[in-house]
This record gives sequence, C-alpha cells and structure tokens, in this order.
Amino acid sequence: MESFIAGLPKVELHLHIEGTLEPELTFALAERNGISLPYADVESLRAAYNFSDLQSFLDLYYQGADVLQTEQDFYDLTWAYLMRCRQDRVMHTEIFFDPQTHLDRGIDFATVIGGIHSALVAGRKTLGVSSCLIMCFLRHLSEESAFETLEKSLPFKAWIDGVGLDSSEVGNPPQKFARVFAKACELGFRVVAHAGEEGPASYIWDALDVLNTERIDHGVRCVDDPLLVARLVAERIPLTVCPLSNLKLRVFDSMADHNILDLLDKGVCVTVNSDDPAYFGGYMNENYQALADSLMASKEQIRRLALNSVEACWLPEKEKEVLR
Ligand code: ES4
Ligand code: ZN
Repeated sequence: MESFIAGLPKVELHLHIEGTLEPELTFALAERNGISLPYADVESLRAAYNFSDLQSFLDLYYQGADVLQTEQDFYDLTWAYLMRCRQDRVMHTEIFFDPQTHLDRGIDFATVIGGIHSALVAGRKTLGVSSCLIMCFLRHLSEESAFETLEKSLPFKAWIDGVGLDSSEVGNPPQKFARVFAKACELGFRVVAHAGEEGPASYIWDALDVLNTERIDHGVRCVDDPLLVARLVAERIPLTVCPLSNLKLRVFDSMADHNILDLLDKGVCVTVNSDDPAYFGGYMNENYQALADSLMASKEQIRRLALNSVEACWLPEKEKEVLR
C-alpha cells in the first residue's frame, strides 16, 4: 500500500503555505533575520505542537509566521514545500496564503506574493509541479480589513487564481464576508471557503449560497445534515478534507472515527489534503497512508480519492487528462 500511494500521481487542494514552515526553517530564518525565538531549539518548538482545538493551533501558527520577513524568506518557504511535492508525487497544488498575517506585521503585499510567485514559477519549470494560488481572508478580522486586502491584491491579480476564507470559524460565519466575496467574484476570482471544520453544517450552506463557493475546505460536519449531503452529492461539490489536521485539532477523537470514506461511498467528491503539514505531522502521502492504516481504505478507494482531486482542481481539462 505504501508504494501504491507513493507512486500515485496526486493533486493537493488544501495547503496553507505558512503551515509548511518546519521548525528547522523557523530557526534558520530567525537566525538570518536576527529574531530571538521563545524556544531553546527545534525539539522544544516541535514539542509545543500539541493542540486541543483550532484556536490553540492558530495561536502558534500566527506566532511562527513572525520569522517570515523578506521576499527570499517566502521564496525559501514555498520552494521547500514544492520539493516535498516532488518527493510525494504531488503533480499539481493549489496553495493558500494569508496576506493579513503579514500586512499586520508591516510586511508589504509585494514581498509576500513576490517570493511565493517566483518559487511557483521555478517549481513549474524545474520540478514539473504546476500550481494555483488562493488568497485567504482571515475571518476573525473585520470585513473592512478583508476589503483593504482585496484592494492591495489588485496589482498582483494575474498571479492569484481565487480567494478563500480561513482562521477561527465558530462565531465568524460566511455572512460576515458576503460583500467582500461578491466583489471578488465580480473581479473574476474563483471562490472557496473553509466551512464545517469546527463550525456547523449551516456554515457550509451559507458558504455555498451566500459566498458562492465552488468547493468547501474541510466540510466534514456536513454529515449532521442529510439534505446537505444530498446536495453535495447531486452537485458534485468537492470537499477538501485534511485527515491528519482533523486528528491533531480533535475534530475527530481518533482516525478510526473519521468520516471521509463514508462520504466517499455516499458519492460525495471528497479529496485528501495536508492543510498545515509542518504542524500536523504529515504531508500528502502520510495523509493517504493514515486512511489505509486506520480506516482500512482499499486501493480502489485511494484511487477514487485521487481522481476526485483531479476532478476538483482548477487545471484546464486537457491537463487534467494527463493526471488520470
Ligand atoms: C487552518 Cl486547519 C485551519 N483551519 C482554519 N484556518 C486555518 N489556517 C491555517 N490552517
Ligand atoms: Zn485549512
């Protein structure tokens, strides 16, 4: 099974580039930028990755991003992830970035996206890994801040394929960003949103109907509403599910309780993704392997999951065909 998963051409659709910051790179960048960290070494930083829910993770994740200062830092971060893609036979990846995390620390939009974009271009050319870029709004911040971010992104619009919505879900429903997403749609951005990770199934309905999203990030709480599941099946609305993330953030008590294969067998277009792999203990192959180990996923199910990602990705049809 391990070699079957390793050899399978894969597509990743739910990956926060800031969540690929490994402790080793955190320390290297801290040193390069003259920043002192509140951890003695790599091991003690890694030991702090012990989360009880989404918020306890986000607190560390935003703190970790402080070491990202220069365009070269964003390049190195993105390049390290693309090397992992090649290692895991990820042929295409659709990457989230969180500009507000950096703008609020005084880092320019151009610095952030310049480094990420250059690495993506190099990844296409020298690693053969294709990519899309998705700008996420932080839902714990205001509508006004999201609008300002959208405005700042416009000079770089050609490098951004879509917008998304992430960060603390409960208490920050899709409705809060209805106007921002309407504007983004009008500008020609594609639209996704995190919904139904910790938040209720109603947030998934609202992401679809109020924000007009074409995919749902996570979405595992859809099972609380059979009518919603029926809609996801009927409309083939993809869910970008992140098994190891859900385990680490205690969305499920154990991997054996995960509902991804139930959803797959019901006909939902579920996909496998790594979310924030540096924090959750595994990249793509390890996420697939967890389903084989704990849910006894068959090769046939693994293959269907991988094909769902090809169906759900934003590549043109001709390029999708090569991945099937
Ligand atoms: C995230 Cl797992 C998750 N959920 C919501 N927002 C996020 N940002 C980074 N990872
Ligand atoms: Zn996520």
